[in-house]
Amino acid sequence: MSGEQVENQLDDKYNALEANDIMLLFQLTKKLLLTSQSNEVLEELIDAFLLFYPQANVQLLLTHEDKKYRDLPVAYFERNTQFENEVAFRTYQTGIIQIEKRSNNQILHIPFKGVQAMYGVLQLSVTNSKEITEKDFEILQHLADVSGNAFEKARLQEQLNQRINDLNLLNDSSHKLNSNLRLTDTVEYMTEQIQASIHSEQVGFFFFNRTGEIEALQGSTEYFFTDASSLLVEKISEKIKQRKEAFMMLDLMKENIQTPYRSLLAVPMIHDDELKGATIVLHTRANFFTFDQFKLLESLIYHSTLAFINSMLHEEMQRLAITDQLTRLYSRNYLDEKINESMQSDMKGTFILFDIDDFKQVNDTYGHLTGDDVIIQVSNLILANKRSTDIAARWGGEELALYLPAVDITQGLRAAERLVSVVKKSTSPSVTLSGGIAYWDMTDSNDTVTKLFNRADQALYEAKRAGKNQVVVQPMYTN
Ligand code: GH3
Ligand code: MG
Ligand code: MG
Repeated sequence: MSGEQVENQLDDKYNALEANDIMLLFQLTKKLLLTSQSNEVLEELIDAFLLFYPQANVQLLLTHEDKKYRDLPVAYFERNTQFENEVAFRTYQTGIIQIEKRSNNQILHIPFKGVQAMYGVLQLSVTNSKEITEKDFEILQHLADVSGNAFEKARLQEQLNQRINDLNLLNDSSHKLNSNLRLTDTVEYMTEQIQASIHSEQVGFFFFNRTGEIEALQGSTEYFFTDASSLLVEKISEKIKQRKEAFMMLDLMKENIQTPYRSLLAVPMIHDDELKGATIVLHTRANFFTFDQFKLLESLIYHSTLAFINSMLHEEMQRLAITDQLTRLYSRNYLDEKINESMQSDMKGTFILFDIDDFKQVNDTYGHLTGDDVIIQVSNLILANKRSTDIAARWGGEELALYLPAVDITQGLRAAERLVSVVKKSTSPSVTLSGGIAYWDMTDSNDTVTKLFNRADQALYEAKRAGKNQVVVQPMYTN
């Protein structure tokens, strides 16, 4: 093509434009196409329009909302009814520039589109006195076309980057979860990942216990351990059970659910067609989560469910190994271990060994089942009256033990006496307890768990001999 031909073609296309305009359009085009962020494209586009029409008012009416455009003169189709924006809608549907005459201004509606889709409508408000010429149409059309394409390119790039980030996240978490973490670590890790990737304020991981109730797992964020969350969690749990698939709620206020949070995502954990658990994610702003974030969360949970189930099973097995089946108290092994630990890290401790008095008679009179039930009653009384740091264990048969870490003999004795009196009052059929108490402190560095047990055993023997229904303290230096 010769130089002259090119000139003629340009003449044809831009016959109404002057050389100056063409130069300017050329520069703006270059700039727009080099811009890689979609919000910057919009910024450039608005500047470009204002360069040609400094008196005008520019607004963009977009189809998809994005936080990136918060600081720009951007509105969204969804927010405006079709009625209010009739001309804009016609522009959107036809793809042709429309002029809307109003009483004191006129609005030019210019389609904003790329190759793949229409993204919205550009609205340019100018005074009625401004005459819209052929030249104006050409400038507007050109700017809209170029920026539409630049916008599309930037959007695609942004979406691609987001996908890459999401896939990296899925990949990283799969690796991490396959490395056999403890359940709490798994929950903590996933909570962090979710907070970082979808910017949620609260993340809760739950499992459905044997009776079908929902329970929060350690490692979830704090809100889920407060009473304030229980009603919300209860309602969502019901919904999860009904639907058995992920869902999002845009505004909890409209659902009449009492909570400071308004946006919610919920994803069930399903394994072997059975609902095992769920994840609930919250944010205080309504309409906060995007559909893409919802889908990302769904994939994350889908890929991590098996790891969760394995961790939960593992934990359950460990719990069974350290728990006595009848009483739900700890097993003796576990108690041994904990007292050993306490003797390493605390300054002192008290150990109480209880034995139910005349238990053979209970069995003989009421039968073994009632006997079992009495052991359970006494265990529950010990659990209800102990501190959270104390460790209650089934020593064997109708013998139960309580270890009080970092507690001295004076306090320990008081605790033992209180239990003896509570058990007598609160069991049915009523039984009494005898207790042997032993303690240790830093003054004897040769003391051991076995010696401590022996002292308690001796004291228990003394308590029986002295007439039962009482506690006896064994002094430290007796073995
Ligand atoms: P003492 O006051 O001297 O402790 O008298 P006791 O009758 O309690 O005698 P002892 O401690 O020697 O016997 C405990 C009895 O408790 C023996 C056993 O049959 C019964 N027992 C042990 N474990 C269980 C249990 O799990 N369930 C029931 N029902 N009985 C048990
Ligand atoms: Mg006994
Ligand atoms: Mg007994």
